[in-house]
Amino acid sequence: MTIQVSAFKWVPDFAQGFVRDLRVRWALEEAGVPYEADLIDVMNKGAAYSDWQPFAQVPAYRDGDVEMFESGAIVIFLAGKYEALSPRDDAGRARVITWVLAALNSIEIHTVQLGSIDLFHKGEAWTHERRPQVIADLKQRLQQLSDALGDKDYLEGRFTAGDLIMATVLREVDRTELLSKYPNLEVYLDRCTERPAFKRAMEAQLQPFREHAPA
Ligand SMILES: N[C@@H](CCC(=O)N[C@@H](CS)C(=O)NCC(=O)O)C(=O)O
Repeated sequence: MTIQVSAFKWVPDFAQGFVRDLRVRWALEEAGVPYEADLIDVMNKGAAYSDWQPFAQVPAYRDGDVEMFESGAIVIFLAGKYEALSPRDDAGRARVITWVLAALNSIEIHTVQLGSIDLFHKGEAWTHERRPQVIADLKQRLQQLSDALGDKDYLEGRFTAGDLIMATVLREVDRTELLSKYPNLEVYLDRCTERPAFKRAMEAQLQPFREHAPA
């Protein structure tokens, strides 16, 4: 069967281009593997969807043999299959998995908190106290990432699924003024998002939003 990836029919402007099905679409585009989007309504996902994604979030993935959810897990799975996303040797694969989890567990853990403060709880009293510490933690991680990247084009020299997930996390930071303090991360993010596969994935996510936009 053709690979299916769950995605939303439409989301509000602030989320457009940032919904996490982008990661899976991008990985499949890099690998040159066809897929179809299973579009669901963000406000009415349907009870059956939880059988596929227990938290009723997107993305979820199925290919006839394999059914899974969690964008990071799906991208790691795809990296195991496609050379476009990971070297074939154990040592190379291990580094890719390491960077995917570092992006999610060491950096996104902070960007999600900032997003929660700036987008979902904007103006609430507690955010004024909490935000400075979230920014300080994120800055520390960005500096460490900047040092690790140095002047390399990609985290492991060549593009891998680790860069793919890292770039999607850095795009969240790019919504703030923070990323401009780390010039090599800015250039790196541009390098990743200028890839034709990223552009195709982005357009594929955005296209249904135009079609299903509320009147
Ligand atoms: N850890 C999950 C997070 C998935 C996630 O946060 N999905 C969001 C869109 S980016 C979602 O479905 N939000 C709607 C909701 O939670 O009801 C993953 O990476 O797949």
